[in-house]
Amino acid sequence: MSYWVLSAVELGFLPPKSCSLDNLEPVLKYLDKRIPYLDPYIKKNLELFRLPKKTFPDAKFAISLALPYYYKPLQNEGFSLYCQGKDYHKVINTLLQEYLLKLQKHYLGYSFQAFCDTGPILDRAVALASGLGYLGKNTSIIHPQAGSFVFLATVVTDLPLENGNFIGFCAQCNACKSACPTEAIMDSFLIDTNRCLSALTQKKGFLSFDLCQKISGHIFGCDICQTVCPHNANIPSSSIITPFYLLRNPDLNRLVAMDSEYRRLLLQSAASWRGVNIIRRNALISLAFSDLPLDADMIEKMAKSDPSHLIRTYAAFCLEKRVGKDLWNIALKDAPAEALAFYKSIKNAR
Ligand code: B12
Ligand code: SF4
Ligand code: SF4
Repeated sequence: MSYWVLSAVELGFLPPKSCSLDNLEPVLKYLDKRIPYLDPYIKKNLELFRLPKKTFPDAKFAISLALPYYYKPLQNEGFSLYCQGKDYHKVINTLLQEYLLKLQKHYLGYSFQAFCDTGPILDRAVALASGLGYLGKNTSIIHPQAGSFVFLATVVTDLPLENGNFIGFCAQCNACKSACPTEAIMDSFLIDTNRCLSALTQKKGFLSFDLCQKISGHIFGCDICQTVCPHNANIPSSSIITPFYLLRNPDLNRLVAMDSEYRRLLLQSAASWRGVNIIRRNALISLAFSDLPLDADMIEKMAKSDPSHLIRTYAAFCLEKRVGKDLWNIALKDAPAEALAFYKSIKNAR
């Protein structure tokens, strides 16, 4: 086994694969067909992502790494599995730093740069071009043994490596397409990110009544299209990101209140990068549409006096929907136009 494979496996990654940057360009051509559905951050930096050889002029190869995070039994109503434990960016970046040190020591004179999620390179494109996994209809990379519950990372280097190849598509059973609650999975291995619940739960600001109905039950992220995928049946459990019990079984009233224990756990997870008020908003929406026990006194106080307009608005919504109490006049005092638009969207929905 080559040293770059062995040292990755020793750190807990699945055996990595590699490809030349030339191999990556045909895969990246698919970006052009996806422009209307791209995440705004990707769209803004399209040129950077599309031309890896321009971004990395001295590099020749990319290594694709996968870290399995499936945890049995799977419980992912509320928080999706990836954000129930420690933030994967922190976990992977620590491992990547160790990996880079090993590579630099072993392959003297070569350079290595590592990325996970936030670099100028698409981790899924590298995984596909190097043959690390299949392409799923839900756009996930599916590792033949570990399924799609794997985080991906990429190392770019001038070290000559093997040139892997695309290994093909998933079983194409369409279970993900049928299960997706917002019909976000389209044909030709493409998702409409504007509809995807994972994106909607992470969206800042005021969500319309219609969107609230859709995200209800999801606090952060969505795993539905992975949960139903046959490639994920019987995959091994991993302890890389051991979930926190409280995030596996979230108590929505405590989340809305954001008590110190929840705040402490969330600040360690990948769910708080948009700020804790997004999580409180989503918990209020889920409470509004559920018949779970409700701490109405606490929600009333929030609707009247929470410092955030966002929280006051969704607390008033929750209270009216669950117990019929109308606090809109107080909650919407000096509120921004978006809060009033949300209020109108509720009234129009009646
Ligand atoms: C923006 C983003 C999102 C957005 C948009 C995702 C999307 N599907 O477009 C939102 C917020 C919706 C999202 C959600 C999720 N994400 Co996300 N996300 C990203 C991010 C930062 C960029 C991805 C992106 O926009 N790429 C642009 C699209 C067009 O390209 P791509 O899907 O990467 O596809 C390339 C290849 O698939 C290929 N290709 C595309 N179509 C075709 C067709 C054919 C025929 C062929 C041959 C090739 C091909 O070319 C593309 C490039 O051109 C990546 C990290 C990164 N930097 O890469 C993580 C990443 C993709 N996300 C990840 C995860 C875990 C998730 C969630 C599961 C989290 C959750 N539980 O909620 C969901 C899954 C939703 C879904 N069904 O995809 C993982 C995926 C792991 C995996 N096994 O695939 C990544 C890689 C993060 C990581 N470092 O691990 N995500
Ligand atoms: S993550 Fe959820 S909403 Fe997004 S495509 Fe998959 S099932 Fe649909
Ligand atoms: S559920 Fe079926 S169609 Fe969807 S990714 Fe898995 S195998 Fe492919």
